[in-house]
Amino acid sequence: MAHEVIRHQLPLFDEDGRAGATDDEHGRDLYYLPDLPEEDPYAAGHRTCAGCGPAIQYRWVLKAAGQDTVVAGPTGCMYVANSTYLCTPYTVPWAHTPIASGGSFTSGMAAGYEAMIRKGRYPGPYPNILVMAGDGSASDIGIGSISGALYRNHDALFICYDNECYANTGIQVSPTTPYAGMTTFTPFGKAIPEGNKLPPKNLAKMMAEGHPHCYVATTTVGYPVDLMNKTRKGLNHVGAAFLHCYTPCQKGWVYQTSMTVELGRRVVESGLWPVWEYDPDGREYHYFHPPVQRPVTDYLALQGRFGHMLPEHVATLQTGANRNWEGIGMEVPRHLRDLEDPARHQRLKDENYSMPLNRGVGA
Ligand SMILES: Cc1ncc(C[n+]2csc(CCOP(=O)(O)OP(=O)(O)O)c2C)c(N)n1
Ligand code: SF4
Ligand SMILES: [Mg+2]
Repeated sequence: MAHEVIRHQLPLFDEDGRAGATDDEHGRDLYYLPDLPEEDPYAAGHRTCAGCGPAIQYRWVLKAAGQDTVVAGPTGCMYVANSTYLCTPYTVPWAHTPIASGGSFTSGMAAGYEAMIRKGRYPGPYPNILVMAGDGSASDIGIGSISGALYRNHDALFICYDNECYANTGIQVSPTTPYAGMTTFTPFGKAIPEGNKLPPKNLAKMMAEGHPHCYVATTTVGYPVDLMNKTRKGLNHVGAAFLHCYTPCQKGWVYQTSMTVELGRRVVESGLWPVWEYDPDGREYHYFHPPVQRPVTDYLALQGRFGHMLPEHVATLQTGANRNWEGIGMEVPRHLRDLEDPARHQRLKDENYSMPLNRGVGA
């Protein structure tokens, strides 16, 4: 007789966090300052760079998932920096997979646990099963295996930590590198002054549109409560779930290490990273409307990878951001619409900003 598979139902965190205690502008801290769980399945002792966005994501995701969790990590910074010989920051089971196999490996874990529980060989409950793959893995080299796992609807959470480059091998361009983002494979110069000519692949929309039975969401390290709740929703969803998380790479993007979380908010407030959730039951998207709408220059100016941009490049990104605002059902304010005109811009390094460059969280 088959045994029943009992699944966890993780409670959600209070969306308002400790908002009442904050003193911020426009209420943007409403989405910050969570009451974090004390447990740390991703503990201190790893070797990522100071301010590493993916490491922050790993920590918050595993806090949300808790101790009854098994994790897979395809090749990338978060494999290499976290698995030095005889040293690991994980207090939960973790396995490395080849960069192309995050989806297939995690499918195997999910199917294996399910079969073992049904046969009475594992007492259960069904653990939280997740994989955290880089953008090079999830949007490029390993996209096939993740798409296959989503299609087959294995009960696991597939996360892309997106630092918008192949970081571990030397900051090369990936399909999610933004337009005009400089990488070692897209240097700017006379022939190609913008550096990267291509717009980023819309990975999360591909996953939602292509696998309509899956829970899919986007988030950033600027919104810890949102990130942890979407982690829990993805794990609670019976079947496959995909989470696409914006995670700045201090080394590759060239910014002050204290600004990682601030970047995670400015990218949303400048319209360059829509935050949403796709509900597979209603087959509808729910879009987050940030309390502030900023010019893209408030975001770009913090990062050395954009320092070469010319007026027409800035205008191109502002135009894309404005279309994103419309796409999520928000009005484009007049001053942002005007900024679609290259004549309104200077070289990025000469631009004026509406927000101080070094405003970090708590600054
Ligand atoms: C099939 C294959 N091709 C190339 C590599 C070399 N490689 C190792 S890590 C890495 C970068 C992965 O980038 P990403 O998935 O974005 O993770 P990040 O390093 O940015 O954290 C690459 C290309 C590999 N390990 N396997
Ligand atoms: S190179 Fe980037 S992603 Fe890799 S450890 Fe450093 S900050 Fe993190
Ligand atoms: Mg990457």
